Amino acid sequence: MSPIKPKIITALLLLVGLFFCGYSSADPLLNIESAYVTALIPGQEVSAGYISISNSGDQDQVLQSFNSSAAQMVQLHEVAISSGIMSMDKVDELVLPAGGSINMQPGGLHLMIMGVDKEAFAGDSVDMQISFANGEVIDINMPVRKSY
Ligand SMILES: [Cu+2]
Repeated sequence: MSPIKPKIITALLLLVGLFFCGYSSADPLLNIESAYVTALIPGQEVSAGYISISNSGDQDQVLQSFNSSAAQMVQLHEVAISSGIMSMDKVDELVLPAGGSINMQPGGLHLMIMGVDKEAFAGDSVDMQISFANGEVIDINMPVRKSY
């Protein structure tokens, strides 16, 4: 890998990747509409990830856990503000309602990715496994996006 990587090529690869894989899942009723993780801020070992997922089935699905080979631990967090102080609460289970969707975003629901593999996060994407309460597991690739 060349240390000088033109940004436009990275952008093109990302686009191609998005078009091709479309985050295929084994379950046609669950659709990953977008997903990315933020690149590491130098010196940090924690990153955040965001997934938008919809459920076109007629049954609620419960998201239970997240795993990545590029991190020691992934937790689902919700940002809460009380008395002007921002905090993050761990969410153990999240219902993805039938016919509904979940949209993670900065300042709201997000994946907290801890004990990050810096080399993996310096690349183009990291893997993520989403486990549901019904035993279903979806594997996706989350592009690494620079936020600074
Ligand atoms: Cu968090």
